[in-house]
Amino acid sequence: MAVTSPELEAYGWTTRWATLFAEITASSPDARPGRIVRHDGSAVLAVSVDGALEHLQVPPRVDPAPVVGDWVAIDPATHSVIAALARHSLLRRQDPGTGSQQPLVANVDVVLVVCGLDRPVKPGRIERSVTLAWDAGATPVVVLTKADLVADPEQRAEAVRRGGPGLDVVLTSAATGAGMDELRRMCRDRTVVLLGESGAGKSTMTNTLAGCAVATTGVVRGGDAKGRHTTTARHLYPLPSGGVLVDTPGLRAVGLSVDLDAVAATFGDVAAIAKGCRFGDCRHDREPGCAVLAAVATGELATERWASWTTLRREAKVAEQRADGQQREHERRVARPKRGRERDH
Ligand SMILES: Nc1nc2c(ncn2[C@@H]2O[C@H](COP(=O)(O)OP(=O)(O)OP(=O)(O)O)[C@@H](O)[C@H]2O)c(=O)[nH]1
Ligand SMILES: [Mg+2]
Ligand SMILES: [Zn+2]
Repeated sequence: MAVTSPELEAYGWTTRWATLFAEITASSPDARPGRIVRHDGSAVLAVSVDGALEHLQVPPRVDPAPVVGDWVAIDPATHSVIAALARHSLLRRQDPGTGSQQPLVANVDVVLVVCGLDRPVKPGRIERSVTLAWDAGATPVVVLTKADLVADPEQRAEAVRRGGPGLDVVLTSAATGAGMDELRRMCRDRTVVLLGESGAGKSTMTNTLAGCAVATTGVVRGGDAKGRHTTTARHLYPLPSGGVLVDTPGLRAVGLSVDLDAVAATFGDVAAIAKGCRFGDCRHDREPGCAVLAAVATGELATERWASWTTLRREAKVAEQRADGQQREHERRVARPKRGRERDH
């Protein structure tokens, strides 16, 4: 029989997860479902079927290793993870140290790209974060915080909308409560992740939406409004108004290892112009009949937007080549022991 529990439903449990979980109970009848809310060193913190939080061990054989947002099957006897249920989306970025892909949060529906109006809004950063969201299989929404601190918040929001045609932009203030009902509506029945610089106001927003101080917040430096990296781990919280919110540490750099489709989704305006290029394989640098270059020349397409489109496409191509290389290497490794076994016979 499918598992139901109001405590798990508050964390996003649906029939989809009940069906996937039932496949595991066929071989592990004692297994219980849970959702990962935080990583704690080698253990993970998960909410289980009765709503209680418990620390779980993750045996190395569990592949993929669960991340925040994953639904898992738990062995109650050993307090360990048996397996993660198949994800429907995965937010990941490129690890700045190793260049490899780092999974951040699983089963994400919406990514809120959080920018504080107490500092200059950086279009390049927004474009990168929006591309990460599309790559994850989630919908991006830009949230401008601290509207109470500037004289012209509406104009600032309009400038962001103009800079990224098609972008959803919400103006908020934790101080006045502006925009919070819109965010509550957005979060209902969804898993929503906050992404943004340190000091942008992610944890403050989490506390406002949670209705109490669940996350620690920090002050920003006077002068350049830089944050202090107060939040150090991703943490998933259920909201009283419905849905769950994942607060995250401020990312210093938004490294991309996405595919070209995610870039095209972010730059829908440029992709539409590029359809008018004379050659289907136009590289948009000096080809005759290039509609993109023509749009830049007439001012229809802003030079900055064209430049970031070019940069992100280049990064996506490099990432695709690297992924292809890793896939080939993986296949070689998998193939090798098999040949060894054949020789044993
Ligand atoms: N005036 C005003 N201040 C805000 C608002 N939102 C956040 N702040 C302040 O901004 C500072 C940083 O907020 P945090 O919520 O800690 O920022 P964060 O994004 O979680 O930062 P990290 O955890 O370091 O990534 C705090 O001093 C907050 O009080 C707002 O809407 N208005
Ligand atoms: Mg924080
Ligand atoms: Zn072109």
